Amino acid sequence: MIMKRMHFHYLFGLTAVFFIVPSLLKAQLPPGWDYAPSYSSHVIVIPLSANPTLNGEPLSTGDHIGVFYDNGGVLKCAGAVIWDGTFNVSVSAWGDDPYEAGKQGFYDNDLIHLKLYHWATPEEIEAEATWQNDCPGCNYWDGLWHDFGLSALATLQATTILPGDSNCDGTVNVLDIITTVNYIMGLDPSPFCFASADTNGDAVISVLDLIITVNIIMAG
Ligand SMILES: [Ca+2]
Ligand SMILES: [Ca+2]
Repeated sequence: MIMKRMHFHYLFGLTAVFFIVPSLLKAQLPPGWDYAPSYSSHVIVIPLSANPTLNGEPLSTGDHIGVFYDNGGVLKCAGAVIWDGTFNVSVSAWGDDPYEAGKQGFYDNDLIHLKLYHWATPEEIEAEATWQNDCPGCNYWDGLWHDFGLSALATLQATTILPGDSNCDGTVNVLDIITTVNYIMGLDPSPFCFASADTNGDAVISVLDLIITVNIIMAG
């Protein structure tokens, strides 16, 4: 009887560790950031010195940093960590499971995309990373995913994209039309916020982006 009870406690303990704890962690993930650990991973250290910023301000404690892989033009989450603000953190970027059909994680040499999730607003923003090339124990600093990889970020900066704000001043008006026209004509305007100017998101600045920008201005 005693043995039976111990057995029950042991099982319950395991159940708690393996099911309750992961489900609590999962509940805290930003929407759409679900991911599954696999047999392969690349560990990315995000030291305090990387000082992740959102629009120039330090990332808030409790915000998320996620790693994303490209799956047919759609970015999918393959690992995330909560930014603490007082300790270095690290995130495992999980690789694809070769025994499952489809792509569930990174392939070798995939570009590692990073995103921030700011809970206060809330919003999800793509971030620009630079990598340390001299961190102890690191074996990669090319920004690409490698099985058994260990890398560390040097910087991580994200800027909110305001569609149409090609001159990066926080509002969308006729000045943005002029800036985008100048860019198309090769006049190299500065500042120029490419991601904001590319209103149709096709990675090319064209007259199509101008039309959408005009529509944004007219919609007020
Ligand atoms: Ca503007
Ligand atoms: Ca475009």
